[in-house]
Amino acid sequence: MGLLMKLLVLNTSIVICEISVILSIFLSFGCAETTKTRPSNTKPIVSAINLKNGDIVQTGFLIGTASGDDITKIEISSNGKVSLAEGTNQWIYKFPTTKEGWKDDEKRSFTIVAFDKNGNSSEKVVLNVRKGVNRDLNGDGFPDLVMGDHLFDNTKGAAFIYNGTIDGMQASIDGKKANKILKGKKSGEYFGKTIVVQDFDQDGYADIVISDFSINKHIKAYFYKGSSDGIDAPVIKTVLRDQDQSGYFGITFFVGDFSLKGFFNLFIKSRDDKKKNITVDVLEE
Ligand SMILES: [Ca+2]
Ligand SMILES: [Ca+2]
Repeated sequence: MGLLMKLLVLNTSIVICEISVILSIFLSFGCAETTKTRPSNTKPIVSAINLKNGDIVQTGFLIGTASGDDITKIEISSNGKVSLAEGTNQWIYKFPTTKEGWKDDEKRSFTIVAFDKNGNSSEKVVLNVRKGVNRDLNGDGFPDLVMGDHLFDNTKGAAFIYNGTIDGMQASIDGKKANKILKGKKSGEYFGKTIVVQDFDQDGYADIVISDFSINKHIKAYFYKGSSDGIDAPVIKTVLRDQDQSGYFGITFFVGDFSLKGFFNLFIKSRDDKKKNITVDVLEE
């Protein structure tokens, strides 16, 4: 083969090669185009776990789940305000407190919608619920139970805490199965004679106030603050009463928002047997 012929063959090979490269690039683009997935238009699904329509709310939190193609946010609308829940596939929303305007026994509607990365939104879930007493000490969405036994252990007294669950309270309740037991220290202390559970400091977690009911001039009310870990060590409020030690301080507690300012007042009743009268102390505001 002459030099001219060889060059011609070489040029032809280069041209064929170039065409092949171009075709290959074109085909590869074509292939990539055909394998690219389109955004899904499947709607995400959202649901509430701890409450259903018509329930009385005894917790500071609404909890739920969402499923779909990368959930990006959970929106909760109520009373003209839109808020974001914390979390996506598993989410939690803090209810407005009394101080924030949701009064005791007031009905409110909460509309829940989940959004995914493609902009799809779920069907709305609407909850029409009524505000009850917050009894959820650990903020898991389920109300907990606190029961006192002031005669426990030779009148030292105790309070038994049972955590609520998604299946409700356990059918058989006894001291051995309590999740936590708070105990009095001395005989005659009658710890747990009166107990009030309420979210006193309005942080969403229920708190406990327990009287020791001692017939003693140093009289105590124990304030246990609720949190995600349960209850903290108590803050002890010592109140000096009758010097003759006849005042039955803490014989009864009562809680209510009597100032109508969104704060709870704790009224503690005493009875003075010698003076035959009853006094009421306001301990918390
Ligand atoms: Ca709980
Ligand atoms: Ca609290």
